[in-house]
Amino acid sequence: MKTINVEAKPYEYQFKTDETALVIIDMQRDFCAAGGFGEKLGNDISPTREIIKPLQKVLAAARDNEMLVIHTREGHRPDLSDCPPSKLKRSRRQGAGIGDEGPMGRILIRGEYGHDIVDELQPAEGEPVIDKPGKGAFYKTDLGLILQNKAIKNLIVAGVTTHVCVQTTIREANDRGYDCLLLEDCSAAFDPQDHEDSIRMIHQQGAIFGWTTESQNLLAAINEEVK
Ligand code: TIU
Repeated sequence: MKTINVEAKPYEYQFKTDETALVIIDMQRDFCAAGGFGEKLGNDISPTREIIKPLQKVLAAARDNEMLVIHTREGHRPDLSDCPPSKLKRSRRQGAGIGDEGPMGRILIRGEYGHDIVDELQPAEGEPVIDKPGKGAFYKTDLGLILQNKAIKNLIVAGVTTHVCVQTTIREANDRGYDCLLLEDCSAAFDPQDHEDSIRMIHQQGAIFGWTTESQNLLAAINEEVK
């Protein structure tokens, strides 16, 4: 176990490696590959692809330091019985209906190629994968139970999209008593303004929802401790 101090906004973030989980939100092909949900909604997916490389480095460091790594995926059952009709209706209105056929299979449906995590960030054996029907990773999932059983107190959060599933999860976690650190360059929104706004919303008012930092600060702090 190591205690790590990371330069962050609005002030230093401290965590113990055995009490901290790296939570990677929805790095699915549907959000990060051509033809997926994100692109069908009319978005430029390059921001969600750019974070893959820095996220790979953080993932490697977390694994090297025996931290809990958790992956999430947004999606639904093939019969859509767990998809709120309101969500389905709005996705269809946007021209990217959940369950519609796309180049990577049915959009946001569990078991389809597009629903799975990109090759570069595939979960390692034993790393929990949380399938979630909502934007927040706690809603109707066993994430809270897993974190409780492993005595986790801190969450380092990354993934897509910053203003939707990442921020919703950080807000849920904050209300449940977790100290969250958002990795700015390992999260992305399709519109950079949404990304920047989310970062400010999280760390404002003395870390109202949590802390934010660049991954190089986290990696430097881990390496400093290892020396
Ligand atoms: N994972 C996630 O953020 N789901 C979304 O629907 N994001 C959008 O930006 N639409």
